[in-house]
Amino acid sequence: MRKIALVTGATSGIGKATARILASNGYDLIITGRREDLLNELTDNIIKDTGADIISLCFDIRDQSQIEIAINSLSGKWVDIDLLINNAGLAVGAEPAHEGVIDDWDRMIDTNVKGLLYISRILTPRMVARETGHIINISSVAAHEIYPNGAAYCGSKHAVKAITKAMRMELLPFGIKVSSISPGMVNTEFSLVRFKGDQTRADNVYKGLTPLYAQDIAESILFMVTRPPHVNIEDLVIMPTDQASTRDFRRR
Ligand code: NDP
Ligand code: 8X3
Repeated sequence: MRKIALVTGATSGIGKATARILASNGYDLIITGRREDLLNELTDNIIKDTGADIISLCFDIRDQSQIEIAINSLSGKWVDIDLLINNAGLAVGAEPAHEGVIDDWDRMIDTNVKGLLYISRILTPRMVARETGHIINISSVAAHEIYPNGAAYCGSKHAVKAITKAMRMELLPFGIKVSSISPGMVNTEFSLVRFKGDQTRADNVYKGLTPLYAQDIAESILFMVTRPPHVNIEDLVIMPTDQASTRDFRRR
């Protein structure tokens, strides 16, 4: 029987690649994001390519009431989610904290931290009731390291690390796996969003090196979800070969 996965932030990058790989490997999917046109396009393409059953829910993960309406609209088999990929997230801006833009901080903390909590809060009780499930939080190397001009983003991903650990302890009695994956630089829309649409600045992030690609993270997620029931990968730190820390790169 096919399992059900819900992937947040599936309109782009890591979430989109993860949705595709899960659909090709036995999962029916609920995909989410704010850009409805992209959700519809991905739904059509995945159905065509894999034959998986897939539905999309369009909501802003920062808005708890939108989440409630969307999730409460689910019925039938879609109610029992086996795998939750908490992927929706972003970095915005790159200023030192003393020059930080309040709206940027709100967007990062509301999405990366509160959004992840909101969606987990509404979905985990049924996992608890069924005593089964797997939650994978897309964290970052920024949960393990700190770099200048990244106070709010690193803070938000350090929060994801703490939330992941707490959830693992809380859900232990119910046999629910809680994992995270902590990538270094992945070439997605991430830098374009961070630099507010400045394509040149975004391109410069990846200039002269080979970054990770969304597919690399999706394949790692597939590895995590295909371990046997007694194995839980707590956290997977995955870097480009050309990156040794958030501040050390090999550019040619
Ligand atoms: P992308 O910008 O390509 O994708 C981000 C996804 O998150 C989009 O699908 C976007 O959908 C969704 N999203 C953002 N804000 C919201 C919101 N308010 N409500 C609902 N969905 C939202 O970036 P990545 O794929 O790179 O990022 C995915 C995750 O990976 C993030 O958590 C990021 O922090 C993490 N990460 C990324 C790294 C990188 O270098 N790229 C490295 C380490 C971690 P939409 O705009 O349609 O709402
Ligand atoms: C994204 C990686 O180094 O830009 O989470 O923080 S980094």
